[in-house]
Amino acid sequence: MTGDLFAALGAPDAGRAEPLREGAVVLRGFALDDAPALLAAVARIAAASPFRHLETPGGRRMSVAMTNCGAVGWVSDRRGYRYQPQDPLTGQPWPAMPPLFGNLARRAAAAAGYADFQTDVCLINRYAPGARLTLHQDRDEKGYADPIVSVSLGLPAVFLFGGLKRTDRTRRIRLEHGDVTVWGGPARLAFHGVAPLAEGEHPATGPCRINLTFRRAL
Ligand code: MD3
Ligand code: FE
Repeated sequence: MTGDLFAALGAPDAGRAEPLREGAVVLRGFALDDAPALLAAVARIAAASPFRHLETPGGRRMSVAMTNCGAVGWVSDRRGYRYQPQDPLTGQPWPAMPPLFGNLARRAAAAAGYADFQTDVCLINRYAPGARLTLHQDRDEKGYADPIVSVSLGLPAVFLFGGLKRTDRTRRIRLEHGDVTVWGGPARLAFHGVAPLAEGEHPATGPCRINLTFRRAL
């Protein structure tokens, strides 16, 4: 929203852009205006490729429910983690990425200093109370030159981020409805996770949190 406007006015969007670490920034409320359209698109995507709890290679069921849109989607099963062009649940291609998604991801990346970000996959995570994501790196993409853009919708979450080693100390920040974070450069391979979601109700999503992550996988 404001990123392009402030850029057009020649002023930085400094009031709401908080640096997290080198290469990473949180843009508070950047997706607020788009939230209703984003959530409507998520409902359409989930009608075609439903949210599901994937199995880890180790045989555990993930507490976060996931789906995807775009040219490929991220999946996990006993054989490992990968991106693939078909939804294994339906045998069909993943739903197309809505133009709004690509536009928002490009505007957010630009506001964080990454020009011309092109995304080919959006991984959509749904958290019910108690769901969490343990500390991990995102390294199933072909390259790490492009940033990852994330959009938080619905219930707030405590997001954990560390350094390039699993044992580096972690910081925590609260991510709320409409917040966007961008992770590039030296932050691209930082360890990160999400603490168990607290109970609650959000006017936009009810009793859950939705997170969109825009990546370039291919
Ligand atoms: C930092 N999702 O889907 S988004 C994931 O809130 C994931 O659902 C979390 O981690 C969520 O893989 C966090 C913020 C995020 C996403 C990707 C990153 C932070 C990142 C990649 C590298 C470093
Ligand atoms: Fe991740």
